[in-house]
Amino acid sequence: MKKHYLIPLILAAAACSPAPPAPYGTLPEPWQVTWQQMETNMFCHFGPNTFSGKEWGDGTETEDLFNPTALDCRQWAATAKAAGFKGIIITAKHHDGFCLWPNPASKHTVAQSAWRDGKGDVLAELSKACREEGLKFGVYISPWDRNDPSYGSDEYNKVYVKTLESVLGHYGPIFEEWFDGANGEGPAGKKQVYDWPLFHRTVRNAMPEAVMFSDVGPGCRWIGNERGVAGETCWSTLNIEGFEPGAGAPPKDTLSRGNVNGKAWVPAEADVSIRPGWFWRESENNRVKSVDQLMDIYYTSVGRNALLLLNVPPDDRGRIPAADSARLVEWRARLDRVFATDLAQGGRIRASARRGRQFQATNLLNEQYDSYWAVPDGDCTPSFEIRLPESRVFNRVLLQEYIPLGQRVSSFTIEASTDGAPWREIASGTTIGYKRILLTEKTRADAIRVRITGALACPVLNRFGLYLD
Ligand code: FUL
Repeated sequence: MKKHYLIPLILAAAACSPAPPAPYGTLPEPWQVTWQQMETNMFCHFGPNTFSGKEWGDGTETEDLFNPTALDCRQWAATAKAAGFKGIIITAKHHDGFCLWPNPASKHTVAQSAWRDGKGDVLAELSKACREEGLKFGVYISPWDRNDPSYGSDEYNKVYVKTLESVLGHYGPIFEEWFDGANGEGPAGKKQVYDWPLFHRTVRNAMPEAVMFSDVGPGCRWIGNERGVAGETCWSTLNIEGFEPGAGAPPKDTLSRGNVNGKAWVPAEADVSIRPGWFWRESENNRVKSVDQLMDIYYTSVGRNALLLLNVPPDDRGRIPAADSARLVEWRARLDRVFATDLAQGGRIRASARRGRQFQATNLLNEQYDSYWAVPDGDCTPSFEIRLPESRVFNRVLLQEYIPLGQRVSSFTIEASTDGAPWREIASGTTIGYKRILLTEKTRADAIRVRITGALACPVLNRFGLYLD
């Protein structure tokens, strides 16, 4: 065939192949999608409190209190890696004001301590260890400072900016900056009025793709509790206009659920500690959460459209205690075991509506993030059915929305059937978001039906799976 005959054919084919659904509503930045794909990160609370047994130091601690006898950040990173975390966030400065790096804007840092003759730098060691293990590195830098003499005056906002800059420019890429909402009085007995726009600009300029955490983002938001539990309804969108981190934040319930059609994309992060406290203390060595508890936390955080930030505090030697690291590894082994076998694989899938070849429902069964199932515009209540080659037993159902096009689904049901029996509802939910894992009774079935019963725009899903825990 001559070339000029081909051209009209190609054009005709292009005209027939439908376009992807238009994005709906507020959308994530690409780096927020990358962030959410990390799913589980490790939090490390470490500082003077590790040596005093306190949760909140009051800022009067001597620098020499900080004295890890065998600091080994490579061991933290290796533990995190073995536990399947994708990044580590360290309390570079907690409320007591002590800086784990030689911060030129402060006189209350490792440089003033006797530890390694004032030459030590925990951030340098940890960021290097993270790079070597292929982990991302993030920092918690508490705005509340109970040591800095200028706290409570305009001057402190400048000190805090210098503090941010001395970290953000010097330890390689920072994937997340954690702005804690706690704000009490400083050493002068005054509270600080924070210049949030200035702080945000500072981070943005130094590290354009860093996700900024706080009660109201702008990058990601606190889930509203410290138990690792997201709302069963969990929108990644939130209305942040007029709110501030800390006392000026939206109600906790709103933080855990988000706002439908919220004006900003501020996905949820669930922070929780593997021990009762955030900092290590000897008395809690035998109170490390069990694998079952950690599994529950995984399901109520990652399984409900939140990122899990699990705190594993290093001890006074500067190492992750053996009990905690062993527990983490057992937990990851269990997660891997559960999610290694997708019982939906091999099933034949059929949808109630068709947008075109590129968007067919079989895309729900592959692992490629950018291949998804979509139906014609305006169809907000489609369904799909999957017929398994034989009846199989499962108790976890996984669904994922393709969030680069927005979060859309507001309600759905899951039904099962065996040997042609009528459909029986085994689970229902509201939001899906980046990831949703439904816990069902142990169910034996050879057919599953997912019915989207409400959506803000035609649903776009990229994954469906069945598992047995
Ligand atoms: C809170 C702090 O006050 C705690 O000490 C801890 O750092 C936790 C993660 O955030 O707001």
